[in-house]
Amino acid sequence: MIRLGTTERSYPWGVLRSTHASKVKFALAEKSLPWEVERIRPGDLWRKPPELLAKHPLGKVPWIEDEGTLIWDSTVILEYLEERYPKPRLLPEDTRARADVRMVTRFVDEAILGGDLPAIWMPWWSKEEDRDARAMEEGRRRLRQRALPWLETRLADGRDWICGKLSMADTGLAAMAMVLQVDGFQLDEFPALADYLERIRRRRAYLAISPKTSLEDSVSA
Ligand SMILES: N[C@@H](CCC(=O)N[C@@H](CS)C(=O)NCC(=O)O)C(=O)O
Repeated sequence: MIRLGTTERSYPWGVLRSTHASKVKFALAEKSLPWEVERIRPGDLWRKPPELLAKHPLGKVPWIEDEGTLIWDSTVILEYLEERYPKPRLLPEDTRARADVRMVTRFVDEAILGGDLPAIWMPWWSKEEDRDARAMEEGRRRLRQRALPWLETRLADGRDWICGKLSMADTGLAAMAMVLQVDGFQLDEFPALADYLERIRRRRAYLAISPKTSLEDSVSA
């Protein structure tokens, strides 16, 4: 069974999970692949103990172990899963369509998961009185300014998924759907995106990363 190294913790306001690992979990669930979780304490992502560095040389999550093979980095993991477990496909066959999925996946990583989202998401792992409300608001402003208009434009033609068919590119946006759910983020200016995020939240795979799913219930497909 695939072992997934991730960080997740239960709080009164929901179960919080690593965004990059949620991207992988969503893909595992879409592919109906069973997994088990190795939980890394949130503080260890900053302390970087040797046992974490042994799994990921940058001391990050996610990583997976599949029959003795260790793979780290969420997008590399998705590419690996696609090659090893191709059905159902999360990468189209057509070369241009594949490039589109890879570009959007890259955009989501750079502009959202590793860009504007952490300023909103990290504070949720602390008590309310310890959160920097101004920094969170600035993260929301930047997200509204750059990534969300771009996504809204792509979705405005009525497509169900960000690259047409459900693909790898939707998995990072499933992680964003999780964060914005906890944050209670207002999407009034982005109606197509709001519908799209609800579509993601209605998928069975979303149960694996939903803030409403307990740690015990989110372990496998
Ligand atoms: N490019 C990496 C980024 C992974 C990443 O930044 N993960 C966060 C948790 S969501 C982390 O481990 N942060 C600790 C750090 O940046 O040192 C990937 O896609 O897996």
